[in-house]
Amino acid sequence: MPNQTFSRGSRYDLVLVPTACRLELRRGTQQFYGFSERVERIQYIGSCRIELVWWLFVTEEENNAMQSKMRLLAASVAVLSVAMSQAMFTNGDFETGDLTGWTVGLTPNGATVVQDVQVFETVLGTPSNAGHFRVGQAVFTSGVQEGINLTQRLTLTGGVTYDLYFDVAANNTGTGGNSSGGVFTAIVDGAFVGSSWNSGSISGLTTLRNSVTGSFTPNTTGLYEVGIRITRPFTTGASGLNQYVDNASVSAVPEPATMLALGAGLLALARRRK
Ligand SMILES: [Ca+2]
Repeated sequence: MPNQTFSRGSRYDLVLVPTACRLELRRGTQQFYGFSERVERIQYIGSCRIELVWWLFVTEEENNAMQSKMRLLAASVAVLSVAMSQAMFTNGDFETGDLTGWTVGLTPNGATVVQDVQVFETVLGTPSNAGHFRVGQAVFTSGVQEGINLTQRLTLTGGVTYDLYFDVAANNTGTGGNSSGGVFTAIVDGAFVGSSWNSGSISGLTTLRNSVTGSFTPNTTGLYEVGIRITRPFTTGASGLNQYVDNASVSAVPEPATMLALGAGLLALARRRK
């Protein structure tokens, strides 16, 4: 297939097929399958294994042809291959229908009279299973925030920045208002790693929604308690007051930039080949 060479000035798209751990180069409907030739260097970003490798991109027909012919037709380019083993929450979307993967811990004077999973519109218009709590103080202590830490133990890599994300909501099914719907903050090992969202007072028959983010860069690689703290400065007496959490995620910050950089580099290289 002598016409299947890389064309100067043509646009090629680099596509990562994560389910197959395979890179493909595409031009229109034509697909070039990638074969890793040799590993030049291995490094870790987050818990992702990044390999700098040389790839041969060939068509399916070329794959069936002789090796010498394949080498004449194919371009070899250096790309980064990402092995997906990124730190992530188990059941971050609560779609198991229970609190699988999550640990509910109490703050020193904290309590929750509900800890389960219910279908709720934590994000307006998108009902789905969400962590459901009814938090506050065990014993009334004026002005002190108390409740729960909802966490998971994750292996994080030293020097890597991790972004945390949670959709949250406070919901009052009672007809009377309450002075606090809840305070939500991303935490790592019990410390705040983002700004809090304080729902403030909540009227009767009302839902207040927001998202909470955080950012954390561990000094050393190891296990960390990662999650969200939900508190109120009152006891748990109000029966119709609920707090919800959904769509919890952790992502290593450098990864997308790395992937973009490698894509641009690959295309530039491919364009120079004939
Ligand atoms: Ca969900």
